[in-house]
Amino acid sequence: TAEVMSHVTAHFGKALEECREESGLSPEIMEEFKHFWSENFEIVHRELGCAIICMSNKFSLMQDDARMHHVNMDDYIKTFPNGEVLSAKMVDLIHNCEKQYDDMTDDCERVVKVAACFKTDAKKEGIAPEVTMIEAVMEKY
Ligand code: BOM
Repeated sequence: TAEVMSHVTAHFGKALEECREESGLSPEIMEEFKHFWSENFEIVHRELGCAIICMSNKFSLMQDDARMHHVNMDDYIKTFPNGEVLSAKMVDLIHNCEKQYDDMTDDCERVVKVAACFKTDAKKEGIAPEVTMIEAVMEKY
């Protein structure tokens, strides 16, 4: 659900500042990770892909090939309130997006494509949070 996704995003987003330097993601491109879900934020910058790889590695959510680690992602989502209602769906959506861009060899470029695909599909499925929902739970993490 969107409520669960707001918790996952609030927690995951905390790793952004640790990843700014190595990813080259400037605050001009993305000020805070919650804007990932903003209607007017376009998921197009290679640096965002690099940042997502770096952030995922903080929580062991990616394999060495910069693809999602299915078991760890499932476990991670399940650590949040009602996470068990979102985990399988989210892993499925992300994997479906990964398959569509599997031929891209630049990891950062590919991950930003996968992330944009995931945002679109999460909206279609009605599990995309509003930025205000993320703000409401950010203080918990
Ligand atoms: O092959 C790349 C696998 C990683 C893709 C991750 C897509 C989602 C990243 C951005 C969305 C964040 C929202 C919540 C936290 C997800 C861990």
